[in-house]
Amino acid sequence: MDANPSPTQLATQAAAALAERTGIDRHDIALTLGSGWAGAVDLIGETVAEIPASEIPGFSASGVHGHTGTLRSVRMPSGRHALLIGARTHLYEGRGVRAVAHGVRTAAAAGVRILILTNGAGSAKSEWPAGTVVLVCDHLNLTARSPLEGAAFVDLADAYSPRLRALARQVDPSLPSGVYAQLPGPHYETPAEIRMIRALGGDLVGMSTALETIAAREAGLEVLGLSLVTNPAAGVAQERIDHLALMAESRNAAPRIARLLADIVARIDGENDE
Ligand code: 8IG
Repeated sequence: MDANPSPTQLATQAAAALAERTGIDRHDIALTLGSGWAGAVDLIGETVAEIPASEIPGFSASGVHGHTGTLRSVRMPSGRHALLIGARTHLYEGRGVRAVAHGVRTAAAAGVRILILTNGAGSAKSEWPAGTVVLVCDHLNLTARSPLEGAAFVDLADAYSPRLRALARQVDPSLPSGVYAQLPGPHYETPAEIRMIRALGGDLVGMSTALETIAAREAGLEVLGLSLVTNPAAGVAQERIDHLALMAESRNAAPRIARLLADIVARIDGENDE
């Protein structure tokens, strides 16, 4: 095995290990479940294998409370398989952009064509209180980083698939859509930064999804982004942002958004029969 593999080689090794450990040669849909979204797993299908991510090449155990740190293979009612990436690496963990993109690249190497990225986010819009689910329609990458290396001039117009957004809206026509601004974190924003982001056209703020989407588009995946608003962004409401309050908010929303996400996955997977 190459001691210094490229990101693609490492993802290929990870996908081979995943196939061996799960017994599933090919996955069709992958999901990364962010804050509040984990409850969807058992509604999507039957778990056929759950592997600690630290046992798959290129992954390390997640350091963030509320993130599970496993890779799960779930058999959907169609018989096709979803890969649940419960091992998101954030840029603020300091492991670099390769680690951030590794889960996405592993999914692509495992055969996945459709990637559903979920997250918890702050809302820059007072009309979207905590508990609101928003379809991501575009992003502002405010990290000043790219997960891509070399001359990878990837087109990011319609990075968040209009087709998948339309399918999600068939499940819930009331879903609003918004622009996700990714910041490096781990601190939250200042009120002045939120005013800046709003002026730039951002509606949601978070620390994960834009870089993952860029890596996914390079790999040719179709992306659906779903944000759960867990807090008004800084300066949008009276209360201060508090990590424990955010976790409580996402727990409250959990059953409702789990059902929503599972229904969206079923709708998307159902397209493969038609
Ligand atoms: I949950 O208000 C969650 N993640 N940057 N700002 C940023 N990330 C977040 C926030 C927030 N809430």
